[in-house]
Amino acid sequence: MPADDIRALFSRAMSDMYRSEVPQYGLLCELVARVNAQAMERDPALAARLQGERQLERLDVERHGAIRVGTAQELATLRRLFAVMGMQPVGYYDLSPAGIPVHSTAFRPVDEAALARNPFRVFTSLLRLELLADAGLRDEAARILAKRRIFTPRCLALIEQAEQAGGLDEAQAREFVAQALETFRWHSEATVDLPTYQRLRGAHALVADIVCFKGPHINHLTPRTLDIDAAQQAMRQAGLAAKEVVEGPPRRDVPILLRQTSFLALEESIRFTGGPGAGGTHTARFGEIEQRGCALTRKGRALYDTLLAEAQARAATGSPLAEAMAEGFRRFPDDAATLQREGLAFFRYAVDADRLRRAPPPPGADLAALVAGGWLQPQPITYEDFLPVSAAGIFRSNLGAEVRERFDQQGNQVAFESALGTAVIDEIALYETAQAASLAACMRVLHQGAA
Ligand code: OOG
Ligand code: NI
Repeated sequence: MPADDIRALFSRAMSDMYRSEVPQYGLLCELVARVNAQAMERDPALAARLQGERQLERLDVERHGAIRVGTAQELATLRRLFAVMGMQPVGYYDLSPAGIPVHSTAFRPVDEAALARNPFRVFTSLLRLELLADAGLRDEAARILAKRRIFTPRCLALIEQAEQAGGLDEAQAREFVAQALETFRWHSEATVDLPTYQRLRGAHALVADIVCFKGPHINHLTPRTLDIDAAQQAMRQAGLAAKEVVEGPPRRDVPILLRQTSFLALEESIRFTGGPGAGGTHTARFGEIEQRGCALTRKGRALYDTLLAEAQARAATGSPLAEAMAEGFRRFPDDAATLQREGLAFFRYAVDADRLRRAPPPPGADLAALVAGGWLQPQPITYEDFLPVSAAGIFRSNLGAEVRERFDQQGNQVAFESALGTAVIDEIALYETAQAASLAACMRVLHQGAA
């Protein structure tokens, strides 16, 4: 079975599991489908553009999820598990500046056809125990984690089988999906007693979530909306306690990168070890929606990061963040032509065959002339990744506002990659390659046309 098909099966199985575990997720998916249908009805050009970019057929099944693991070994095995489904680690996200003791990557398909088939992604975080101040607690957490096994033996055997044979047949693939699901399932029994949970929780809410359970429960699954402001409103009307601010860039005519919002975690009953009466609660799971815009070049991303940092600095001195963002982002051009001309966003180029038939471009015409003259049509490339500052906001909404500490260590991509067992793929390089490949293909067509 092609890896892309295994991923589609898995994404579907995760979605079914989460729907039955967290009813609000089902509600959220219905509401997003309704908002998307309305957005396309209102704006037929949007629907046509999405169709052209091969975004439309994937929209209904498009999901991302998130998990958190505790050890290097768990992360390394996850890499192998996701590889069976054609998902590679893309990007490095350092969450420590926001007081969250993890670093992360996103496992996702990378090539265009695979993304069009099913873009399922999993934002995957690794606990950084070294950031915790209390050495005793660090050791205790490490001891607890060392004892657990988050993959079923059969799952491990099927991963090995896939690695050796270069894939799985259909029966094996179905069994693999069922076995892999076990790793991400929710467990209402903790692996520790209540005092241990409380001690770890005292160090950091995230530490308790990662350390005290049998496995890395999927903590949300996110559908993609075409209008996040409308979806946010619909969430509130449906009684879902959406967080105050939408993370990411403010609303624009040409969406860029990623906007996200979530509703707070459910409070779930937990049975701790240590006999009857050892009951308690834990918040882990939540809901989220996202709206995706176009990918930014290194130059565009630098401008985004600068404007975001400036707005945050202003918000820290008392002005509302939403206002500071709206104000600051006036400096970010908001039409596709300028984004293209100034090299702020990535585009996939297509030759306009009618234009070419009427007249070939002048010899030696550069990209700007080819676009201005109508021979090349730029289509924005969708951003398929995540944003560290936004992710921190999503983490916080789930963990409770109490998390505000700073760590004195920086990100450590080298340590992350050594745990993972491979380098992460540079996400911007993927967009550069996609843009360059589309341009090269256009140039071949234009030269044939001219010859
Ligand atoms: C992950 C939070 C980040 C996103 O979409 O940016 C995230 C987590 O809470 O484990 O999911
Ligand atoms: Ni998310």
